[in-house]
Amino acid sequence: MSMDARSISDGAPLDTPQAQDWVETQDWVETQEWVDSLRDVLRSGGPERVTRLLQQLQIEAQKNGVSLPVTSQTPYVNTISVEHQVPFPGDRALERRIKSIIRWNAMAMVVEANYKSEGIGGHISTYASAATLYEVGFNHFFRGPEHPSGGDLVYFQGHSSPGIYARAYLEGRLSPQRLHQFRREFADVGGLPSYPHPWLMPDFWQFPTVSMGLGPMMAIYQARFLRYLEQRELLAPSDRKVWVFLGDGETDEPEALGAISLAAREQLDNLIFVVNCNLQRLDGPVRGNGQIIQELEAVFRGVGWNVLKVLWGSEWDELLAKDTDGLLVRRMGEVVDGEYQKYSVAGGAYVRENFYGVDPRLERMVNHMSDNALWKMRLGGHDVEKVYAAYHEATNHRGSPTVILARTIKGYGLGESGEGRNVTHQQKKLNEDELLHFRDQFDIPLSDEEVTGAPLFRPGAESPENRYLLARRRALGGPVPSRRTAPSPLRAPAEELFGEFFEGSGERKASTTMTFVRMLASLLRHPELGKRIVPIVPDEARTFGMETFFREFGIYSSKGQNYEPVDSGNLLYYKESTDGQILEEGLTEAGSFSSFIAAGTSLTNTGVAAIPFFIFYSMFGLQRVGDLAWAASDARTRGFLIGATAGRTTLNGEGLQHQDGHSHVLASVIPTMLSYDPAYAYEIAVLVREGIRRMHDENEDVTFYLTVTNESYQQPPIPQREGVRQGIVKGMYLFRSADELGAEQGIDTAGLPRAQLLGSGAILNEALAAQELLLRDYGVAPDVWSVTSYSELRREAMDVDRWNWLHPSEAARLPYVTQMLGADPTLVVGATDYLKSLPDSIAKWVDAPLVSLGTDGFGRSATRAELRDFFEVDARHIAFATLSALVRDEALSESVTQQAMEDLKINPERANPATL
Ligand SMILES: Cc1ncc(C[n+]2csc(CCOP(=O)(O)OP(=O)(O)O)c2C)c(N)n1
Ligand SMILES: [Mg+2]
Repeated sequence: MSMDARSISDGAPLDTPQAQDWVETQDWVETQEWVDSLRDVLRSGGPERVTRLLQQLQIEAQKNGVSLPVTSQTPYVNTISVEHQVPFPGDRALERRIKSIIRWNAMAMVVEANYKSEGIGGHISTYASAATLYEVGFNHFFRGPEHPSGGDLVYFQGHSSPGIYARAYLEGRLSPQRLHQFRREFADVGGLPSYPHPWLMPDFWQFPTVSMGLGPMMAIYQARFLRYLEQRELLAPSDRKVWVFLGDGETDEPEALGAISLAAREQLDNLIFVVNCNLQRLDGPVRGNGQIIQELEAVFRGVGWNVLKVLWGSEWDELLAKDTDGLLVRRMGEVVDGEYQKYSVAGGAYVRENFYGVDPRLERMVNHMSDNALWKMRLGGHDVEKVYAAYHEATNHRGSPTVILARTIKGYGLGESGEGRNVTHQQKKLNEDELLHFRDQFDIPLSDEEVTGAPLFRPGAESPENRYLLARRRALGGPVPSRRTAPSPLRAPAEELFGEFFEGSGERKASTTMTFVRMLASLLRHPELGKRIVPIVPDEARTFGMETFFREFGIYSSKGQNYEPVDSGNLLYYKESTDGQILEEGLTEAGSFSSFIAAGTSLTNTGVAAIPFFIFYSMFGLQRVGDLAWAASDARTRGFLIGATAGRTTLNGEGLQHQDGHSHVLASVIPTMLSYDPAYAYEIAVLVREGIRRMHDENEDVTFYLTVTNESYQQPPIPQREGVRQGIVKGMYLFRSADELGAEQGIDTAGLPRAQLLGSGAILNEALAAQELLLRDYGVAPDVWSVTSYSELRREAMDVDRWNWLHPSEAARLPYVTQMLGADPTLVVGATDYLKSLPDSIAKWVDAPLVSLGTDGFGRSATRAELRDFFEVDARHIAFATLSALVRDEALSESVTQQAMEDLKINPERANPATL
């Protein structure tokens, strides 16, 4: 019985083979009719008409309940068609030779390092896949520092560093001795660090990128910061670019893609991402069962980036031209990455059978080609012409950032054991056969004997290769990467700028946050420094009382303010403008931190010195973006981090996730970060001036982390005593001695048991209250010290210790903390709003029992008084801990603590808050 439309619609079974054939034929005919009509419309009405028509059809389908898949994907072919491809202007043969030599040297330095020292590590396969992507950049695009544009800023994929060193070697910028000492930084000649670290190679690397994901995010904010400087007329507008090279596996990091919508929104056409899509990460395929390139295309296009896919090399152009009915393109789009990876290792016959073999029409397309020719068809990322065309398009594109998704093979050219294999990322050595293969594939002019030692190879000074590559770099403005830093032209302001803060607030109460914000305003109004201050906030300006800044200094917006702000009638309205000074980043601590890095490295990267102040909720600071903070120090960032609403018991109400009692511990692990927990306005004034002095007058690459709180209290004047300013900076100074308090209160302190109370931040006030309690009610005479920084005290003491053991025959030096507490302290009680490990950290240098009171454990929503009681850091607990230690030391009788326990309502059986 023959099938017809009626019998189908009448409900005849659809699962017979005949029925399915019929459906497919009908589908095909119908599809052809639609395609023909579309072509007609294109001919008669042009592309705009086709677009309108398709949009109309989409609306119609939606109206009728057909939900169309949302897709930002285009077919799996190069975005730039052959017809639109600009011709490659370079000398292909010469550039290939240069690139091959760099490939060889990059490989040779890693192989040598691993033969010399088993397990020293290094990466061959990443650069092997990215060599063309870099070389087209070096020969034609990356502008050096002498270029009139100011030079491009290039973020290199961290573990492609061997290739970047190898190029610098060919350019004569790195000696062979240094390449011989890759990953041997302590070598006499100065070895080479594993990855891009400005801290370790300050005249070479600009951006620390090897912690995956951070580079792309930092680069986006760097590109935006260039715009900020330009719009604020601190930097001449230029068409310099920020290039970012990253791996396809790296895009899984939330930071890598987390800020891409900002880049599109800000229309950062000075930003170019190049994703090296070798389809592999460390362990295996990035998306074995999918297509990472299509996925990334959708993500980037979805937010408005210009996406250029560079998938297929020139060898494919001819085949694609023959693919009039789109069979090949369709097949390209359906093969998953795991399978594509297999094609790169399995050989031409496998490709013929598995890729083309699924359809006889496809098979026929490649009948004329040998298996080898099939296998050798290059991918887009290995073809200079395709890569050049994409870079050309990217650098000329206006209105949005560009991402180039370039398909490559991981370990390209590394032979059978490396290329495209899952283990390639870990490959560190090549055997003799593989070295010979490498030499042959890339025509390296070395004999069989020479090859075995994997020597470095540099063509002579007068060789065409050398002349060409140097000429290209000269034409582009000099070497890349290169990091240059001039001394800062900025100077710390005179102390008078902060004069009021040294005098105290009298009866008026103020929080240190308020105080700091007033200081920042003074800095912003300063005639020389004002314009260079970059206040950065992640949607929390009002919390810190900074809304007064909105109108006076403006919020930076590249678009100005194209709306009437809802509070325009208000004196403090939300004012956005193109020359606004505040970077109000919205809710992104990582993004804000990236802005902090851009501003804090501005002197070296743009020549414009800037002083960033990043003010954030202290709990959502270092713990949230710790790795970025580490990278910031590596990048030699200078600036101020202000952890506001800080202190586990000082920030009341907000509870467990908000109350920070450990950021100072986190800050203490970063070598160039100085962290302070100031109690009073004048301490902050001293620290802000000192920070600017060190960063600019002294050109030190340091950051200052200051916590400020929202507890209001009277701000005292600076004590009129020697060494207070120095003590604030070094970490402690005597705030009020027992004798001073005794004199004030008419109590004779002679002969009373002594103690030293250390207080920090808001808890200093509790220590002062405890001092009064102890003197008045218990006949104990403690001194009270303000400890502004345990970590600075500890660092200095460790340094002194080290000197002492290295100089056994010289008189031992005394650490500052030991000097301060005197030769014979009786008892030290340290109270902090942070972990007990802070006071503990100086115990070694204190020759007396040390009791640490702190806020280990989770915070709670409660009042300040309740919190300080719970964590045992209030005046009562400080006093009781002091008495208790004195009783144990037999300086007081036991009856004193029995009485105190009652008076002060101390419950000795209460559970430890650290575990609650
Ligand atoms: C945050 C972080 N996690 C892990 C690593 C270790 N690591 C280095 S490279 C790599 C795989 C990278 O794959 P991909 O981004 O695709 O780069 P490819 O080498 O393939 O170009 C990993 C896991 C790292 N450097 N940073
Ligand atoms: Mg990869």
